Amino acid sequence: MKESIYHNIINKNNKKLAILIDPDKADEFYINALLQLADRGQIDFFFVGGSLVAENPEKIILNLKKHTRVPVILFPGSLLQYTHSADAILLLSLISGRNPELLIGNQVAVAPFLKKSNMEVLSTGYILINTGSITSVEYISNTVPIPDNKIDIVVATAIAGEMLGLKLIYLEAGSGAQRTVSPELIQNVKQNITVPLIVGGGIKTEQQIKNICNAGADIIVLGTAIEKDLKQLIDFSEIIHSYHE
Ligand code: 1GP
Repeated sequence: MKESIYHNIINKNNKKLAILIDPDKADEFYINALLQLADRGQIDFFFVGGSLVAENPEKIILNLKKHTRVPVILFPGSLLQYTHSADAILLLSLISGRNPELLIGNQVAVAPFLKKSNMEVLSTGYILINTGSITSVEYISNTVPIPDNKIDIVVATAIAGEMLGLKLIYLEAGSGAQRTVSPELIQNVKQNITVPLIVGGGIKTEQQIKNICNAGADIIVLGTAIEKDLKQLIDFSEIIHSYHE
Protein backbone atom coordinates (compact mmCIF):
# COMPACT_ATOMS: atom_id res chain seq x y z
CA MET A 1 0.00 0.00 0.00
CA LYS A 2 1.34 3.44 -0.80
CA GLU A 3 2.38 5.62 2.09
CA SER A 4 -0.32 8.10 2.95
CA ILE A 5 0.41 11.68 2.07
CA TYR A 6 -0.75 12.89 5.46
CA HIS A 7 1.47 10.41 7.21
CA ASN A 8 4.35 11.73 5.19
CA ILE A 9 3.53 15.32 6.16
CA ILE A 10 3.30 14.70 9.87
CA ASN A 11 6.12 12.22 10.26
CA LYS A 12 8.94 13.92 8.46
CA ASN A 13 10.56 16.76 10.30
CA ASN A 14 11.09 18.93 7.28
CA LYS A 15 9.27 21.70 5.53
CA LYS A 16 7.67 21.16 2.20
CA LEU A 17 7.14 23.11 -0.98
CA ALA A 18 3.84 22.89 -2.83
CA ILE A 19 3.58 24.39 -6.30
CA LEU A 20 0.13 25.65 -7.16
CA ILE A 21 -0.82 25.03 -10.77
CA ASP A 22 -3.70 27.02 -12.17
CA PRO A 23 -5.05 24.85 -15.01
CA ASP A 24 -5.83 27.93 -17.11
CA LYS A 25 -2.33 29.33 -16.90
CA ALA A 26 -0.15 26.26 -17.26
CA ASP A 27 0.99 25.41 -20.76
CA GLU A 28 2.87 22.29 -21.78
CA PHE A 29 6.24 23.99 -21.59
CA TYR A 30 5.61 25.12 -18.01
CA ILE A 31 4.37 21.70 -16.91
CA ASN A 32 7.37 19.95 -18.47
CA ALA A 33 9.77 22.30 -16.73
CA LEU A 34 8.04 21.72 -13.40
CA LEU A 35 8.19 17.97 -13.95
CA GLN A 36 11.95 18.15 -14.41
CA LEU A 37 12.34 20.04 -11.15
CA ALA A 38 10.04 17.59 -9.41
CA ASP A 39 12.25 14.81 -10.70
CA ARG A 40 15.19 16.40 -8.95
CA GLY A 41 13.35 16.47 -5.63
CA GLN A 42 12.72 20.19 -5.65
CA ILE A 43 8.93 20.01 -5.38
CA ASP A 44 7.10 18.07 -2.67
CA PHE A 45 3.52 18.51 -3.84
CA PHE A 46 1.58 19.76 -6.79
CA PHE A 47 -1.60 21.57 -5.84
CA VAL A 48 -3.94 21.94 -8.80
CA GLY A 49 -6.91 24.30 -8.88
CA GLY A 50 -7.86 27.95 -8.65
CA SER A 51 -10.60 30.33 -7.55
CA LEU A 52 -12.04 30.55 -11.05
CA VAL A 53 -10.89 28.24 -13.80
CA ALA A 54 -12.29 27.55 -17.24
CA GLU A 55 -10.46 24.26 -17.59
CA ASN A 56 -11.28 21.21 -15.46
CA PRO A 57 -8.00 20.22 -13.77
CA GLU A 58 -8.31 16.57 -14.79
CA LYS A 59 -6.18 16.76 -17.93
CA ILE A 60 -3.29 18.40 -16.13
CA ILE A 61 -3.58 16.08 -13.16
CA LEU A 62 -3.45 12.98 -15.36
CA ASN A 63 -0.48 14.38 -17.23
CA LEU A 64 1.39 15.15 -13.99
CA LYS A 65 0.61 11.75 -12.55
CA LYS A 66 1.84 10.00 -15.64
CA HIS A 67 5.25 11.62 -15.33
CA THR A 68 6.00 12.04 -11.64
CA ARG A 69 5.74 10.35 -8.29
CA VAL A 70 5.35 13.70 -6.55
CA PRO A 71 1.85 13.69 -5.03
CA VAL A 72 -0.72 15.59 -7.05
CA ILE A 73 -3.32 17.19 -4.82
CA LEU A 74 -6.57 18.69 -6.02
CA PHE A 75 -7.10 22.15 -4.53
CA PRO A 76 -10.59 22.86 -5.80
CA GLY A 77 -11.94 26.37 -6.03
CA SER A 78 -15.41 25.00 -6.68
CA LEU A 79 -17.35 21.79 -7.21
CA LEU A 80 -16.85 22.23 -10.96
CA GLN A 81 -13.19 21.45 -10.48
CA TYR A 82 -13.87 18.04 -8.98
CA THR A 83 -12.10 15.05 -10.48
CA HIS A 84 -11.15 11.80 -8.83
CA SER A 85 -7.89 11.46 -10.72
CA ALA A 86 -5.60 13.17 -8.18
CA ASP A 87 -3.70 11.38 -5.42
CA ALA A 88 -5.44 13.44 -2.77
CA ILE A 89 -7.84 16.32 -2.33
CA LEU A 90 -7.70 19.23 0.05
CA LEU A 91 -11.27 19.01 1.30
CA LEU A 92 -11.49 22.65 2.25
CA SER A 93 -13.84 24.07 4.81
CA LEU A 94 -13.64 27.84 4.61
CA ILE A 95 -13.71 28.37 8.35
CA SER A 96 -12.81 32.06 8.27
CA GLY A 97 -16.08 32.74 6.43
CA ARG A 98 -19.73 32.31 7.16
CA ASN A 99 -20.84 30.98 3.81
CA PRO A 100 -22.61 27.69 4.65
CA GLU A 101 -21.99 26.24 1.19
CA LEU A 102 -18.24 26.55 1.68
CA LEU A 103 -18.34 25.44 5.30
CA ILE A 104 -20.31 22.22 4.74
CA GLY A 105 -22.63 22.36 1.69
CA ASN A 106 -20.08 21.55 -0.99
CA GLN A 107 -18.48 18.91 1.19
CA VAL A 108 -21.83 17.11 1.51
CA ALA A 109 -22.31 17.28 -2.25
CA VAL A 110 -18.90 15.83 -2.98
CA ALA A 111 -18.73 13.26 -0.16
CA PRO A 112 -20.41 10.37 -2.04
CA PHE A 113 -17.99 10.87 -4.94
CA LEU A 114 -15.00 10.94 -2.61
CA LYS A 115 -16.19 7.82 -0.86
CA LYS A 116 -16.07 5.95 -4.17
CA SER A 117 -12.74 7.40 -5.27
CA ASN A 118 -9.26 6.27 -4.30
CA MET A 119 -8.19 9.75 -3.39
CA GLU A 120 -6.82 10.49 0.03
CA VAL A 121 -8.98 13.09 1.74
CA LEU A 122 -7.09 15.83 3.54
CA SER A 123 -9.65 17.80 5.49
CA THR A 124 -8.39 21.35 5.70
CA GLY A 125 -9.46 24.39 7.69
CA TYR A 126 -9.08 27.13 5.10
CA ILE A 127 -8.55 30.55 6.64
CA LEU A 128 -8.53 33.63 4.44
CA ILE A 129 -6.48 36.53 5.71
CA ASN A 130 -7.01 40.08 4.54
CA THR A 131 -3.59 41.54 3.86
CA GLY A 132 -4.79 44.73 2.24
CA SER A 133 -6.43 44.11 -1.11
CA ILE A 134 -9.46 42.18 -2.32
CA THR A 135 -8.33 38.88 -3.81
CA SER A 136 -10.14 36.53 -6.20
CA VAL A 137 -10.74 33.97 -3.48
CA GLU A 138 -12.40 36.59 -1.28
CA TYR A 139 -14.62 37.81 -4.07
CA ILE A 140 -15.57 34.39 -5.42
CA SER A 141 -16.16 32.85 -1.99
CA ASN A 142 -18.38 35.73 -0.94
CA THR A 143 -16.80 35.71 2.50
CA VAL A 144 -15.00 38.29 4.59
CA PRO A 145 -11.37 37.37 5.25
CA ILE A 146 -10.03 37.95 8.75
CA PRO A 147 -7.99 41.18 8.94
CA ASP A 148 -4.34 40.32 9.52
CA ASN A 149 -4.15 42.45 12.66
CA LYS A 150 -6.90 40.39 14.37
CA ILE A 151 -4.47 37.76 15.55
CA ASP A 152 -6.75 36.51 18.32
CA ILE A 153 -9.56 35.80 15.85
CA VAL A 154 -7.27 33.96 13.45
CA VAL A 155 -5.82 31.89 16.29
CA ALA A 156 -9.27 31.04 17.69
CA THR A 157 -10.41 30.04 14.19
CA ALA A 158 -7.41 27.76 13.72
CA ILE A 159 -7.89 26.18 17.15
CA ALA A 160 -11.58 25.59 16.39
CA GLY A 161 -10.64 23.98 13.08
CA GLU A 162 -8.30 21.57 14.80
CA MET A 163 -10.82 20.84 17.55
CA LEU A 164 -13.39 20.00 14.88
CA GLY A 165 -11.01 17.38 13.57
CA LEU A 166 -9.64 19.10 10.49
CA LYS A 167 -6.24 17.60 9.67
CA LEU A 168 -4.55 20.67 8.22
CA ILE A 169 -4.83 24.41 8.72
CA TYR A 170 -4.22 26.66 5.71
CA LEU A 171 -3.52 30.39 6.09
CA GLU A 172 -4.29 31.97 2.73
CA ALA A 173 -3.52 35.55 1.71
CA GLY A 174 -4.93 34.85 -1.76
CA SER A 175 -3.16 34.27 -5.04
CA GLY A 176 -1.19 37.30 -6.13
CA ALA A 177 -1.72 39.06 -2.79
CA GLN A 178 0.43 42.15 -2.39
CA ARG A 179 1.44 41.13 1.12
CA THR A 180 1.91 37.64 2.51
CA VAL A 181 0.42 36.38 5.74
CA SER A 182 2.64 37.98 8.38
CA PRO A 183 5.25 35.94 10.24
CA GLU A 184 3.74 37.17 13.52
CA LEU A 185 0.38 35.72 12.60
CA ILE A 186 1.90 32.44 11.43
CA GLN A 187 3.87 32.13 14.66
CA ASN A 188 0.82 32.73 16.83
CA VAL A 189 -1.24 30.17 14.96
CA LYS A 190 1.58 27.63 14.97
CA GLN A 191 1.99 27.90 18.74
CA ASN A 192 -1.67 27.07 19.23
CA ILE A 193 -2.22 24.10 16.93
CA THR A 194 -0.60 20.70 16.53
CA VAL A 195 -1.76 19.88 13.00
CA PRO A 196 0.44 20.90 10.06
CA LEU A 197 0.22 24.49 8.90
CA ILE A 198 0.07 25.46 5.22
CA VAL A 199 0.79 29.06 4.22
CA GLY A 200 0.30 30.64 0.79
CA GLY A 201 -0.51 33.76 -1.15
CA GLY A 202 1.77 36.51 -2.40
CA ILE A 203 5.06 34.82 -1.51
CA LYS A 204 7.71 35.98 -3.95
CA THR A 205 11.09 36.59 -2.29
CA GLU A 206 13.71 34.52 -0.52
CA GLN A 207 13.41 36.70 2.56
CA GLN A 208 9.64 36.16 2.74
CA ILE A 209 10.18 32.41 2.49
CA LYS A 210 12.75 32.47 5.29
CA ASN A 211 10.44 34.55 7.49
CA ILE A 212 7.50 32.27 6.82
CA CYS A 213 9.57 29.15 7.49
CA ASN A 214 11.05 30.61 10.67
CA ALA A 215 7.58 31.53 11.86
CA GLY A 216 6.52 27.90 11.68
CA ALA A 217 4.84 27.13 8.37
CA ASP A 218 5.13 23.44 7.46
CA ILE A 219 4.06 23.66 3.82
CA ILE A 220 4.75 26.74 1.72
CA VAL A 221 2.61 27.23 -1.38
CA LEU A 222 3.97 29.12 -4.37
CA GLY A 223 2.02 29.94 -7.52
CA THR A 224 2.33 33.34 -9.16
CA ALA A 225 6.04 33.90 -8.41
CA ILE A 226 6.96 30.62 -10.08
CA GLU A 227 4.66 31.27 -13.05
CA LYS A 228 6.46 34.57 -13.55
CA ASP A 229 9.99 33.23 -13.13
CA LEU A 230 10.41 29.52 -12.95
CA LYS A 231 14.16 29.71 -12.33
CA GLN A 232 13.55 31.03 -8.82
CA LEU A 233 12.09 27.71 -7.82
CA ILE A 234 15.52 26.15 -7.39
CA ASP A 235 16.67 28.67 -4.78
CA PHE A 236 13.29 28.83 -3.07
CA SER A 237 13.19 25.08 -2.80
CA GLU A 238 16.69 24.95 -1.35
CA ILE A 239 15.74 27.40 1.39
CA ILE A 240 12.59 25.48 2.32
CA HIS A 241 14.40 22.16 2.33
CA SER A 242 17.26 23.47 4.47
CA TYR A 243 14.99 23.52 7.51
CA HIS A 244 15.08 20.48 9.74
CA GLU A 245 13.32 20.65 13.06
C1 1GP B 1 -1.88 29.44 -2.57
O1 1GP B 1 -3.14 31.13 -3.41
C2 1GP B 1 -1.86 30.75 -3.07
O2 1GP B 1 -2.14 29.51 -1.21
C3 1GP B 1 -0.91 30.94 -4.19
O3 1GP B 1 -0.64 32.27 -4.16
O4 1GP B 1 -0.17 32.67 -6.54
O5 1GP B 1 0.35 34.38 -4.80
O6 1GP B 1 1.71 32.30 -4.95
P1 1GP B 1 0.37 32.94 -5.17
